[in-house]
Order: sequence, then structure tokens, then C-alpha cells
Amino acid sequence: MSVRLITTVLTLILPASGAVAQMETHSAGRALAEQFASGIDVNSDGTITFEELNNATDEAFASVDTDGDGSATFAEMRDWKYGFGELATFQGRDARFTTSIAIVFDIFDRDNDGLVTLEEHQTGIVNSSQYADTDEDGVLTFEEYYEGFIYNIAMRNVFVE
Ligand SMILES: [Ca+2]
Ligand SMILES: [Ca+2]
Ligand SMILES: [Ca+2]
Repeated sequence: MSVRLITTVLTLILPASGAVAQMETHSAGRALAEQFASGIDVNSDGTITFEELNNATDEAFASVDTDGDGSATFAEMRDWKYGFGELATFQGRDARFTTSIAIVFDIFDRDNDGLVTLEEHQTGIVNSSQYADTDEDGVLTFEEYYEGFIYNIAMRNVFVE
């Protein structure tokens, strides 16, 4: 997933305050998810392989781990500047956003030490990929990704009433 692409998406969406306010919240979240999906689908064949998703989330994890110590703290995950945090702030949903990220963080932090290592993150992503692949064909359609990928579930809890 190209961090530059995500930044571009946020830049395109966030300044258009009137447009965002008029959109259904659901549509705004879905549009963001579609942009994430097209960034993950590097060969643009319309499906997301587990490998594409793992590569994208490894890259994302590196940008979450802002101090580069190999683990993500809760604050690093919450404050990830390429994620949905700015949209949540813009829509006055900071509390819901923080709660949802905390739930995701706890799911990933299997040993409960308050840090999500790259390995813990990868394990969580693999589990999430298998959960999302409802027809079990080894790849994710956009709908499977949107409905079942852990971060999208979490963000729906933030943005969908
Ligand atoms: Ca870190
Ligand atoms: Ca841990
Ligand atoms: Ca599938």
C-alpha cells in the first residue's frame, strides 16, 4: 500500500469539508476503504491476495511504528497519520475512534504486554484475511475485504451509526 496514495486520498477528501459533511458517513468510510483496497491490489486485478494484503500491512506497520523500535504502541497505532484518525476528528468521533483502535490493538497484542510486534501484527492480519475470505478461495474481493478485514470492521464501528 502506497503511503503516498493514502496521503493523497486524505488530502483530496478532508479539505472538501462541505462535500464530506453532505455525504453519508457510511459513504465516506466506504470511499476511503475503496482507495485503500486499490492501493493494496498492486496488480489491479480487482482482488486482494493474502500476499498483497500482507505486503501492504507490513508497509503500513512500518509507518505506524514511528520510533522504529519494531513494535507499535497503542499511541502509535491511534495516531497513525495515514489512517482514519483525521476523518474521525473531523467528524467529531475521536472517542469512538480511540475505542475501536483499542479493541484492534488488544486483538493483535496476543501476549498482552502493551506492544504489538511486527510478528503479532502479521499473525493478526493472517487470521483476519482468513476470516474475511468467506468463500475460501484464497483471495479477497473488495466486498470480502470491506466486510471482513479487521481494520474495516473497526472503522465501521467508528463511522457507521
Ligand atoms: Ca514503535
Ligand atoms: Ca505484544
Ligand atoms: Ca474470497
